[in-house]
Amino acid sequence: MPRDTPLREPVTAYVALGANLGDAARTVRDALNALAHTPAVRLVQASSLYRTAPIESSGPDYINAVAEVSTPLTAPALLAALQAIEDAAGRERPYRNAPRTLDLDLLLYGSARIDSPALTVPHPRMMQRAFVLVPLHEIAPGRVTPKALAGVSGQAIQRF
Ligand code: A4P
Ligand code: MG
Repeated sequence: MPRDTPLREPVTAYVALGANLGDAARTVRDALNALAHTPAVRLVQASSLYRTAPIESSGPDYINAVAEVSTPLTAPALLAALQAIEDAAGRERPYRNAPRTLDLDLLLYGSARIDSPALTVPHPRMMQRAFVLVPLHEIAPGRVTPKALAGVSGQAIQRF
């Protein structure tokens, strides 16, 4: 690497994992493993797995989790790495919110605010979803306010 190429400082990011087709728990565990083996991505910690009722979606219950990663990748590069893991799990996209083998969403990327169709961070729907807020609160309690958690307390979620 040329000596004048600046090294990027690692950023702490949070990734939501969800699956509701096939062996969803296995898929989520495999995805955590794939994240841990992604070049330039360090898996810092992962939440428990949770079983959750589908929200604005159909099919069987979901298995959800949230992972904390540390990475020097830019946010678009991290999203591309997440999409490569989805594709490797056989993800198809017949329509929005379709049941899915694996969905990886970028929730937070440091304190960045990004607003483009290809990437919106913080994830625009995360505050309405227990399947995101409960596992995120488990590993990063400072990132979820009690008020936000109370706002989703009516949604069915249990530790898997
Ligand atoms: N995109 C923009 N911002 C982001 C981001 N922060 N992270 C773009 C990831 N992707 C982002 O995503 C569609 C496009 O969003 C991508 O091309 C990307 O460039 P997708 O994963 O292909 O499609 P999707 O899954 O149908 O949309 P999305 O936005 O992931 O859906 P949601 O809103 O996250 O909802 N119920 C339960 N219980 N558990 C779940 O996990 N998941 C959904 C998906 C609905 N209901 C659920 C669950
Ligand atoms: Mg997605």
